[in-house]
Amino acid sequence: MAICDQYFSELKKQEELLGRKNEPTGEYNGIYSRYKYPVLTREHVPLIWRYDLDSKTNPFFIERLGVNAVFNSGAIYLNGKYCLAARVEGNDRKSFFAIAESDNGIDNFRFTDHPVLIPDTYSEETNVYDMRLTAHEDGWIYGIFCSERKDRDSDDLSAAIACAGIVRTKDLRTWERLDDLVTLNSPQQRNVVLHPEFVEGKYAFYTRPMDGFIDTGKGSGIGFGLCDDITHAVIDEEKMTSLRKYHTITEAKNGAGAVPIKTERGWIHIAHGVRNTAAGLRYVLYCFATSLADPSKVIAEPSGMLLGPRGEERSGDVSNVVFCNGAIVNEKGEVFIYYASSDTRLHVATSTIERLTDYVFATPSDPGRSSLCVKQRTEMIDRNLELLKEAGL
Ligand code: M1P
Repeated sequence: MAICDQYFSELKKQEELLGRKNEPTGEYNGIYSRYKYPVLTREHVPLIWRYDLDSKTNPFFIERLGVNAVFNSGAIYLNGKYCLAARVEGNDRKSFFAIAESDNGIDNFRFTDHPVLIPDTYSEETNVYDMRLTAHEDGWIYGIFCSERKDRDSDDLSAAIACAGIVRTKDLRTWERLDDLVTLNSPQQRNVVLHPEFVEGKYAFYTRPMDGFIDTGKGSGIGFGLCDDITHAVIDEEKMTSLRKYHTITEAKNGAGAVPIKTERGWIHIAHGVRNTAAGLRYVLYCFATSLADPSKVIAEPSGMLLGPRGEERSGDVSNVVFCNGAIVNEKGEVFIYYASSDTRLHVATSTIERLTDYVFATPSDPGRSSLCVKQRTEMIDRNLELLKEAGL
């Protein structure tokens, strides 16, 4: 048995990519730094996951099981490593999860030996994606993801049903599957996030009630619900937290993203907001904070977007999209926001707890109308002019 020669030259190219140092772009906004290179792309996927190496069965070294994209990733800081649970989409359009690890969170991410094997307990499940990793105070790491299946009650071939699947692990290697989340008042769910602490002694979820697979319909924003038993999770009542609003970045829909980050002033959420344009839906990231005493209650929501697609991020399989389902805070209070662009590749932006807290709590909220927005801006300009005058500038 011989290994195809081409394997070694492709491996060399891949090693150069995996070993490449990342660096900030230099673009400034005081909130976060963007980085020059994506942290994960389809090119990062191990060759042995894509190619049959045997020169007898694969004489042309053809990519037999190609990968189309690597994007929306859950994230967790575990044993000093920055770990991502990436959405890997095969050429066959089916997604699966794979763990990639790095020592510094900004480059040299490498996939661990095999894709994640989720127990196959729902035979109707066609696709899985967008895992959020929550280190819960009960000691488990939970992965909440979207589980998609065909809508058998519809004649439309693309009609699907989305719900939240739940797995748990201690080591990101072996996974136990629990029952899918049931939300008694919402027919479909996507973008469900498990809160890391018990609330009123119960497991708490951020939800996104939807009437259909794409349209949220009556769903007015990000919901919040409690359940007693995580192994058979049922939410009978969903309160609303961050709401969709007319003529804002969340007008068409929104959804929880990273697991909320605990700060002295409240839980910081990095979510996504979607609006409609002549060119289709545009997805951006935004922040809001909820109360430590009541994590369903929004106590701050800075105006507009935190991060939108820029430059090359704007184009891909689903263009004009940035999406985040994972962020990491390390022991130094540095924050690593993992966001994907255009459903194609994964990037990182770095900040700190201090900066993000200041951004969330001291940035004014959206006053809702152009005339009030320009007034808000003019007041800041006038204060600045006064300051510059005082400084003799
Ligand atoms: O294509 C953009 C995103 O669309 C979905 O998000 P939402 O449910 O808010 O519309 C998700 O399927 C996500 O994976 C995808 O990035």
